[in-house]
Amino acid sequence: ALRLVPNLPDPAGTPEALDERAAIAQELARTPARISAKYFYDQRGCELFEAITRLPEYYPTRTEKALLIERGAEIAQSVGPVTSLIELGAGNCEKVRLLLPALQPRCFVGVDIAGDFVQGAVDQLAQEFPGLEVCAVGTDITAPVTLPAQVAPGGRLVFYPGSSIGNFNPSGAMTLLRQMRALAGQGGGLLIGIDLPKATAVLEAAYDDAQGVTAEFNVNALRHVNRLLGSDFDTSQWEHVAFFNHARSRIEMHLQAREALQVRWPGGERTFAAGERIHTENSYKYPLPLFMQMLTQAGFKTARAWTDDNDWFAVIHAQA
Ligand code: AVI
Repeated sequence: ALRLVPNLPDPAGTPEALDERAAIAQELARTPARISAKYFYDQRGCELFEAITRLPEYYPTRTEKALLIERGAEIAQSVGPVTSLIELGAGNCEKVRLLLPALQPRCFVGVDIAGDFVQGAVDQLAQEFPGLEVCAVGTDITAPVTLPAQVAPGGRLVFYPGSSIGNFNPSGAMTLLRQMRALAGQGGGLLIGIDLPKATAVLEAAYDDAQGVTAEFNVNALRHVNRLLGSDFDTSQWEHVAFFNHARSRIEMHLQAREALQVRWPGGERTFAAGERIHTENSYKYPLPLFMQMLTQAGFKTARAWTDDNDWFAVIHAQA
C-alpha cells in the first residue's frame, strides 16, 4: 500500500492556521453568524456522521448503497474500464467497496478533509483487496485536488457519493463539478450521488432524528471550533434546529442559543440573544432534470441516472 498524505492539517501557529482562525472568527462575528459545515468533521464528528448514516430516518446512505448494489452491473457497463478510482470525501471508504469488485481499478485514491481518518480507511481497504494500490490525500476538496504522481492521467473515475454536492451552494456546486471534470480528465468520468426533493416530513426527520444523533453532530462543531479558535462555546447552551427551506430547496441546520450568552476567543468576542442562531449547514435537494443541466453546464458530455423506486435518490454517471 502506498502511504502518502500531502496537505496535512497545519500545526497551530503556521500562517495557514492563523488564516483559518481569522476566517472562523469573521464568520462568527457576522449576523447571522455562520460556522462552515467543514467543521463538523473532526474525529468525533466523522464517527457521529457514520452513526447518522445508520439511523432509520437517514434514508440517503442506504438508498444509495442499494442502488450501487442493485444497478452495479449497469453502472459498471456505463463506466467502462477504470484504471484509477478517486473518491472525494471518502470518509470510511464504505461505499467504494461496493464498486471495486465490478470496476477492478488498479489504484484507489481516497480524498478527505479528515486525513488521518481516511488514511486508516484506505489501509483497511488495501488489506481487503490485495493487489489494489491505495493512497490517502488529506485535503479540502473545494480547492483543486493534487493527486500523487503515481496516479495515471488516463482511465480515471471520480466518485462523489452521498449527495455531499448538496452541502455547497449552487455556484459552489458548479465550481466543484468543473473541478471534478478537470480531475477526471479526457475520457474519464464522474459517478455522483444526489439526494432528490421529497415530502418535507421525510426530509426533516432525516436531519432531526429521534435519537438526537444529528443534534449531537451539529453541536459537536462547537467543540471543534473551540479547539481551533480557542473559543469558549458551552455546548449545553445550544440547541439543534433543522428545517426544509422550500424556496431554496434545501435543508438548513442551525444552532440556536437557549439563552442570552457571550462567547469569547483570543482577540474577539460576541454576544448572542436568546433564540439567535448560527447557520451551520445547507443540504440542497436538486430535482434530477436540474442537476442534469448543471452537469451539462459544467462541461460533461453525457449523463445517465439510476433512481430508486421512490425517486428519493439518484446515482449519475457523467462522461468528462
Ligand atoms: C455529508 N452530507 C451529504 C450530509 C447531508 O445529508 O447533507 C451531512 C449531514 N448533515 C446532517 N446529517 C447529515
